[in-house]
Amino acid sequence: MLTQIDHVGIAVSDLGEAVERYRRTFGLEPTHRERMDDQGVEEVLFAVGGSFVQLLGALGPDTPVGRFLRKRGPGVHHVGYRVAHLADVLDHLRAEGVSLIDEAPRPGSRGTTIAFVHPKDMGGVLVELVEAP
Ligand code: MC0
Repeated sequence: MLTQIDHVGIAVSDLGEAVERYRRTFGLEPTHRERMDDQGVEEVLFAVGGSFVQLLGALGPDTPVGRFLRKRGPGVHHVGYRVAHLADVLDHLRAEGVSLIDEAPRPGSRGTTIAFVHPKDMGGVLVELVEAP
């Protein structure tokens, strides 16, 4: 069902500074940058093997990442798992009684299709399911 870790999303308070830190510390170069107004985030991706580290800056205080930063401070925000057939996985989770944030797949970055699963049923971890374009 889950084919690999797609990305680890990390909330940062200063995206430019965080990108420089990853660049200097790990010798990584950003592979993708995208602003997602509907999610209230700007992301920068670094490829690590077949997965990504996703740095997330908030576009404002009243956004998911903005609220997370205010309440918890910078840190791991969610884990993204790649799946082959997102709609089928959502049907399965529904049948298992797992609380979904997204009842249906929606557009993510890089042309992906995504859905979020509520952290309350996932041990306090926000989970994102990602189907490749
Ligand atoms: C909030 N909570 C979290 C959390 N954010 N728990 C674990 N991980 C997180 N990231 C907890 C709070 O501590 C609180 O728990 C409860 O959820 C409600 O928090 P809230 O302050 O009311 O926060 P809201 O209103 O932001 O709602 C939380 C929720 C929301 C997870 C439902 O953030 C959401 O819908 N997230 C999905 C969309 C998203 O995160 N987009 C940004 C990444 P207590 O116990 O105090 O009730 S977009 C992205 O990544 C795209 C670009 C992509 O990859 O393609």
